[in-house]
Amino acid sequence: MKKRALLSVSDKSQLVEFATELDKLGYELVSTGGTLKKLQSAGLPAISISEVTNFDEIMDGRVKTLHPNVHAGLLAKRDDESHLQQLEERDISPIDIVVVNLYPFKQTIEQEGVTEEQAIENIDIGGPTMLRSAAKNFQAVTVIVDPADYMPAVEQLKSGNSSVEFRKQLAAKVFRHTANYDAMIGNYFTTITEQQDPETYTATYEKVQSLRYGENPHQKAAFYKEPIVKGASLANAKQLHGKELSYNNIQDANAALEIVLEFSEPAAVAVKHMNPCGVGIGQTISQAYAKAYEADPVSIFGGIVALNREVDAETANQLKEIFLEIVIAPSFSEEAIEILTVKPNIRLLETPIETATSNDKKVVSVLGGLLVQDKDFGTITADDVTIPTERKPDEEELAELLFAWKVVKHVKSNAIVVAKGDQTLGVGAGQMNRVGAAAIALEQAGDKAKGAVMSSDAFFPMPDTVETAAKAGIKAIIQPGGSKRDQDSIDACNEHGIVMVFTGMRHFKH
Ligand code: 93A
Repeated sequence: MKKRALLSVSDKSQLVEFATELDKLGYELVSTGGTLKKLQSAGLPAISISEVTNFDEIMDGRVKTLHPNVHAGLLAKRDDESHLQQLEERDISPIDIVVVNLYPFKQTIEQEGVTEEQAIENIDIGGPTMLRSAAKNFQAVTVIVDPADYMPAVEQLKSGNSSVEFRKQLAAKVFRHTANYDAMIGNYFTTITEQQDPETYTATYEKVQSLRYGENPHQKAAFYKEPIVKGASLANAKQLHGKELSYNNIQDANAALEIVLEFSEPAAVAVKHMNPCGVGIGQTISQAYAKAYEADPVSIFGGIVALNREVDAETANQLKEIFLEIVIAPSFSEEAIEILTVKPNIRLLETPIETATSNDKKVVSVLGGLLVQDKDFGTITADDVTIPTERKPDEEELAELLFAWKVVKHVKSNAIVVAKGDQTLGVGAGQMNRVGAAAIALEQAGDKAKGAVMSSDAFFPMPDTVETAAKAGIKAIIQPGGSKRDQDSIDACNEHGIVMVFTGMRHFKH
């Protein structure tokens, strides 16, 4: 009896080449509608699945391979006399190779204006069912879901049959694939029914690339993305110049991107080790970058800069003055590219500067699990604040405070930012006590702290931070408020003529 290969694929690339090899190796080719046509028109002797099922494809193809003759042929244990006898009694031939790839659900839902009905029609039922039957029975069946495995399979089959090890690997690939496929469908319905919530989190990711190593050279690493990414994202970024991104590059560039997305006016953000070292806004992107640079000309060296406007020649000339790992922006003018690509090592990345809609969950790993939360999209305006101090801020001061508040949200806790006008002057990040973070930010700001403002990601448990700020000449402070001992901090502010603004919102970032 001839060995049997069942082929039913949506992605028909390399199909004819592969089927030709199978034919040469003596396999009988069995196939469904479109796949069959393609094989027959290439002159291959394929037969219709209907000859196996004795049943027509019905309901516009919704039912074509969902038949016991197919699944018995796939699932029969070849070393089980009773299984083989049952096949014989029913005149069912075993199937040895299954080549299936699924209806393009992902490509369908990615299309602009896709309807729910179109999405539903692209949920493959028969394909995953065959894949899973074949994969369960990998002891006997070679199952191929990825055209990249066609030629390796041919190589193996040439020696009579594929090895069981190879078949087991292919089976593992199938179960990962069908699990992802279903998760994607689950995500789609979750999104369109607006149930996206940490409590119903189902994730499916695709590998973007392997990375040379992780945070350190002895750690292996890879970059994964959500199946559909729209808006600002490293997974969406187009690299115009420079060598491959590293693990640390991706994290830092992402941090820079998340901060620059806070601003609608031209803004520039310089990041080192996930924290901003300089943030500036201005009338033009060149002005904004000059401010971000001057905020801390030392730390920016070797840093990552994100900008929310096209990089023009003027800005490119400023950027090229120092060593930067990455510049990420919505676009670069031709002149800017010419100017910057003189430097072989700088990486230039383009990404849309709009908040990614899908990517609104923050996921971190803990030993043995994951924590999932909404991203911190919390924002406030001048209308949301309360002012408990005697002195009230004028409009300009309030704008400065709100600028500093937007930045501190993105600094690792305990976080303090000192800013003046539309520029940061000092950033105190990741300290174990708040007054320590303030001391670092103020030291960085130096004399410029006189008349500057300060933001704090969380409330002051005692008045020591206000006292430290007062000594340095800080004129206004923005913080969530809500400490049992708020009054102590308010009193200290009043004593020094400092404005205190309460946001009522905390921005821990651990
Ligand atoms: O609609 S289905 O879920 N019902 C089935 O019985 C079935 N069998 C195979 N879709 C089914 N398929 C899928 O059809 C395969 O997974 C493959 O993606 C596609 C191939 O169809 P055609 O050969 O007509 O191009």
